[in-house]
Parts: sequence; structure tokens; C-alpha cells
Amino acid sequence: MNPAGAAQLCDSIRRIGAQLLSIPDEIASERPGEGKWSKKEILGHLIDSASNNHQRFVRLLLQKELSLPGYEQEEWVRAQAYHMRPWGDLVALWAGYNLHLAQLIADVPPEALDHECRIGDAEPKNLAQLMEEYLRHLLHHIGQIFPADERAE
Ligand code: NI
Repeated sequence: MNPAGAAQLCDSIRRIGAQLLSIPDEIASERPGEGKWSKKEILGHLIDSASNNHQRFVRLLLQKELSLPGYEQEEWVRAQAYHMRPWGDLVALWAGYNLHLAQLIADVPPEALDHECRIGDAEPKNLAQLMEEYLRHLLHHIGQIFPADERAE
């Protein structure tokens, strides 16, 4: 990614962070249904994704081939009680972590992009794929936090 791409990614994260902060804490705590994540838990899941992918990205920068464990997403969210945290603290952690990852993604040397990682039992993926999937997954869950009907207002 070129420097302009990195700056754009950082801008997007700051903009999303500001939008997230406009959500009141009590709304962020609401669970839409039995067994469904609150917005706090969705953002917590994204923090878990950031921390796991941070490990993958840095390790894969330094090594051509790698095998790493997956993580149990539901259990991770439950174990860390994201639901009980102040919303502003979660947003700050999410934004700070992703500003760092955006820079890391932007600065990857091209020769590391085909370094391959096997995660759990899945087929190996290269660093370029893992980074793309990371960003797609992030946007998917941000879309859940801001459903289309709310964004249109
Ligand atoms: Ni997810």
C-alpha cells in the first residue's frame, strides 16, 4: 500500500471512531436478542481480531512460513466481559489499535506479502490475503454496529 493508502485508512478509522463515540453507552450495551452481541461485544470482537491479527502480521513479516492457532471468538468475547466496559474506553482501544495496524499494513515490504500462514486447520493463506480479510471483517462488523437504516438518517 502506498503512503496515500495508509493516510486514507487512518482517516477512515478516525472518522469511524468519532461516529462510534456518538453512540450513547446505554445503546451500546443493548443486546438485540437472546445470544446476540451488543455493540460493545461486537467492538470487543474487533479488538480480539486486531490483537490476533497483529500477532499474525508481525510474525509473518519475519518468517516465510508459519502455523498459528485460531481463537474461539464467542468464548473470547465472553471471557473478557466487554459488555461491562465503558463504551468510550472500548472505542479508544479499537481506534488506537487499528491506527497502529493501518500503519503496519501500509509499511509491509512487498517481498513479505506472499509469506504463508496456516491458522488452525485451515488452508494456508498469504500475508496479503490475511490483511485483506482483516479489513473486510472489520468493515463487516462496523456495518452491524451502524445498520443501513441508521446511517441514512
Ligand atoms: Ni467476526
